[in-house]
Amino acid sequence: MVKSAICELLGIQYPVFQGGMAWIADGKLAAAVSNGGGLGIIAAGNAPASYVRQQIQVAKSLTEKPIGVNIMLMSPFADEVAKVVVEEQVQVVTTGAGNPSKYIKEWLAAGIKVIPVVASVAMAKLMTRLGASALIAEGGESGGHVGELTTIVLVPQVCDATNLPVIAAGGIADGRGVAAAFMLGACGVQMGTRFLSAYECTIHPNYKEKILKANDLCTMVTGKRLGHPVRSLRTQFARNYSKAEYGGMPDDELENLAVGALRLAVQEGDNEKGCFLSGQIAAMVSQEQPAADIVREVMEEAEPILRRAAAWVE
Ligand code: TUI
Repeated sequence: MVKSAICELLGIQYPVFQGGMAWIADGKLAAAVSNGGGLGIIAAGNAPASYVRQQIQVAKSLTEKPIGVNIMLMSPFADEVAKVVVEEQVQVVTTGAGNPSKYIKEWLAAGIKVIPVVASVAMAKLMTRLGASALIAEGGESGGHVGELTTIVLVPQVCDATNLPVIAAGGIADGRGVAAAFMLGACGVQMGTRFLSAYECTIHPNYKEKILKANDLCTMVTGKRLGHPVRSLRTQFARNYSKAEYGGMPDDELENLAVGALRLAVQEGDNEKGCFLSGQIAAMVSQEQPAADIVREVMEEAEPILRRAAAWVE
C-alpha cells in the first residue's frame, strides 16, 4: 500500500486527486472518486455560486469522505464561489488559472486545506509563503489551460522550492505515471483525462468516444495569442480556431469563437463547434470503468513499480 504525506494531511486512502474539470467534474463524479478512496473535486469553472453550492450538496449526500472544490480564478464568479466553499465547509479547495493570494487567509481560517495549482517556481514560492497546505504542480501535458513547462521539468523544481507536499498533474494516466511522479519528488497525483472514462462521469457519449478512440498525437494547444493557451482534442473546432488565430482574426472575434464551446462539447457532444479539452494521455484511456476502480488500479500498478525501483541500485 502506497501511503504519503497527502493521505495523512487530508485523511484519504489513496494519494490520487480527480482534476476539477470545468462543466464535467460535478458532485456525482467527485463523490464517486472520494468513495473510492481518492479526493474527488467539484469544478466551479465559470459557473455561478448557486450551481457550485448545489453540487457540493449533491456530493455530501453521496459521500461522508472529504471532497474538494476547484475554483477557476478567471471566472467572473470566483469571489462568490470563494465564499460558498467556506459556508459549505468544504474540506479542500484547489485553484487554477491564476493567483489565489487574496482568498487564502479566509480559507485557512475556516479550516479549509488550500491546494493551489502552480505552473511555475515563482508561484510555488509565493503560495508556500502565504501558507498553502500543499501544491499541485501541473505540467503542460494536461488538458485545458496549460502552463509553459512539462511535468517532468516542473515537478522537481517545485519540490525544491517548497517543503509542502507536492501533487503532480499533467500526463499521468496509469501506475507508471504515478511511480514516475513519486520519483520526481511528488507525494500524490492528480488526473483529469483518465476520469473522463469513468461511469460516473456524465459527459456526452461523443466526448467519451473521442477520448477512447484518441491516439498519441490527438491533442493540440490553441489560444496562445490571447494569452490563454488551452489543450484540446484536434477537432474541427480546434483547427478552425487555430486557423483564425494565426490568420489574423481580431481579438474580440477570436474570443467570441470560443464562447460556449466547452459546454457544447460536454453537454451536446457537438463535433463541429465543441471544444473537447483533453490531456496528451488520451490514447492511454482505453475503457469505461467505475471511478473507484481507476483510483485503485493506478495505485495497484504503481506499487510493484516503486518496489522494483530499488533493483536499479546494486
Ligand atoms: O486551470 C487549469 N485548467 C483549466 S481552467 C479551464 S477553464 C478555461 N476556459 C477557457 C480559457 C481558460 C480557462 C480549463 N482548464 N489548470 C490549472 C492551471 N493553473 N494550469 C496552469 C495554471 C496557472 C497558470 C498561471 C496557475 C497560476 C498561474 O499564475 C499566473 C499568475 O501569475 O497569475
